[in-house]
Amino acid sequence: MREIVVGAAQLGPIQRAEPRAAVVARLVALLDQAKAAGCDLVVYPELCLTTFFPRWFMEDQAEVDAWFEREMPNAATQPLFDRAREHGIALSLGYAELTPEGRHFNTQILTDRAGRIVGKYRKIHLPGHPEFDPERAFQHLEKRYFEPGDLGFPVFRNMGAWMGMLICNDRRWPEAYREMGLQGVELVLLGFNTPSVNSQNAGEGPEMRRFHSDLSVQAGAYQNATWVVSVAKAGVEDGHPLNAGTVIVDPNGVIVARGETEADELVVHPCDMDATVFGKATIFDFKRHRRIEHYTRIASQTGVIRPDGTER
Ligand code: CDV
Repeated sequence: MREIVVGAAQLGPIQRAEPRAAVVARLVALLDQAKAAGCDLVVYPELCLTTFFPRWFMEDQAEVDAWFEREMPNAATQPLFDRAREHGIALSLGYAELTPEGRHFNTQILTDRAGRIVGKYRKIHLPGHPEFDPERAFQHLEKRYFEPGDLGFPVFRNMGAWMGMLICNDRRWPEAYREMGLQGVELVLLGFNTPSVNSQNAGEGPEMRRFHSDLSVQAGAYQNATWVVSVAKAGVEDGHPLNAGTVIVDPNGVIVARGETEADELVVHPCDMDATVFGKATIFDFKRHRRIEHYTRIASQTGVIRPDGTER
C-alpha cells in the first residue's frame, strides 16, 4: 500500500477586484483544513490566484501582465508556501506565468512536502479565441493571453509516486493522459475553470457540462490506470457562473469523492498508488497490447481529412 491522502481544494468565485492577499488567505485556510483532515497533498484549481481573467477583453499589455506572476513563490504566495512547509503538505496550484523572457503561460506547479517546486506543467490545449468575438455570449481569450505550453506532458517522482499535471481543457484530450500514461503516471492533478454554459450554444447548460467533465476524467483515469484529481473553481465571478464538479477518480474510472458546493471546499480521499498496478499490468499493459504501427496519424495529422481527401 502506498497511500497519499489527497485534498482537492475547490475554490468558490474570485471577483475581479479581489486582491491576491485575500485569495491566498483562502488558500491557506483550506490548507489548514487539509492538515486537520490528514492530507499529504493539496491540489488547487487553474489560475487560482485571480479571477478567471481570460473572460475580459484587454488591449493594454500592462493591464494583461498585472494578472501574471513573474516568480513563484513571490511576496503574495510566500505565506502559502510557508504554511505548506510547516504542515509538511505538498501543493499543486495553477497560476498565470510571465517568464523573464516575456513569455506568457497558463501554468501549474507541484511541490514536495518541504515546499520545494519539483514539477511544472504549462497548459497545452488552449481553448477560445484571440480576438474579441461579438457572436459569443461572453469571451474566452486564452488564445490571446497565453501561448501553448512548451514542456510537453512531464511526469515527476514525488512522495514515492509518479505524478503529472493537466490544466482544464487538457482533461478533454485522451492524448494528454496517454502521454503521461506512457511514463507510468499514477496520479494526475488538474484544476479547471469551466463556465456553466457554452458561450456558443445556450442549450448546453451545467448538467451537460458536468457530464462532459466527469466523462473525460473518468475515461482518462480508467484508460491509463491512474488516479485523477480534478479540482474546480466554481460559483459566480462578476456575474459569470463557473461550473463546480470537483472529483477524485480512482484507477478504475470510478468517482470516489465529489464536491457538493460552489464554494471553497476541501474534498479528501486516501489514494493508494498501488491501486494502479492491476490495470497497468493487465488490460492496459501498454507494452503488450498497444499497436503503434497503426497510430501514426495521431502524431502527424492535426485536423480531420476524410478518405476522399476532403477536410472539415
Ligand atoms: N479554462 C478552460 O480551459 N475552460 C474550457 C472551457 C472554455 C470549455 C474547458 O475545457 O473547460
